[in-house]
Amino acid sequence: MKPSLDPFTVLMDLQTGALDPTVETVERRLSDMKGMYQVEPDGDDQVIYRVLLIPVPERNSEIQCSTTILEPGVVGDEYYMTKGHFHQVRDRSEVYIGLAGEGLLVMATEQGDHAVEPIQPGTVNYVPGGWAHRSVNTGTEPLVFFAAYVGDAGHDYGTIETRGFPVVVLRGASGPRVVPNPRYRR
Ligand code: M6P
Ligand code: ZN
Repeated sequence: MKPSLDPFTVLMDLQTGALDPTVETVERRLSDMKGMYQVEPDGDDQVIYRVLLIPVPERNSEIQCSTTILEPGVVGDEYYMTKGHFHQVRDRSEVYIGLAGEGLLVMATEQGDHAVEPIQPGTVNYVPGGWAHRSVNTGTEPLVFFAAYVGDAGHDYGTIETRGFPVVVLRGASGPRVVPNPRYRR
């Protein structure tokens, strides 16, 4: 087989998640999160996270890589979080490596099972095929992690937009609380 890509190297700042070169950045604001929090955000339409991408062709033979920088904060009592998604090709898996800050990785199957795992510097989270995933910043500093996933996985946001995750992560008096999502649709 004759390869169709040349090797390359990107420099990643292990504290901030910055990539050099920065090829492509996705910014998500509170206004991109309509209907996802228990209460609708008010006030400034801030950027709550950025995804820096190392794009490669979206095919099964390649590995998509990115860093995510998720700011600290809350909407009501709910910590800032990513939209969360299933992979369009459902059985495609993903690996996260925690770089800075602290948070939780909330995962769910279409059958309604859920799992919650920590993200902190040095954690390697394995997200098997079939599990939707959302990260939540439960700390006071940006939550930064590296993600790698199968090239043709794709993002299905619609299922989560409609159904939500089975649990939500709320700020409690003695730390984060993972509680059933009253708006979850089975
Ligand atoms: C990780 C990966 C990306 C994802 C990003 C933000 O970097 O899972 O594929 O885009 O987190 O999450 P979301 O796309 O759900 O907003
Ligand atoms: Zn994914």
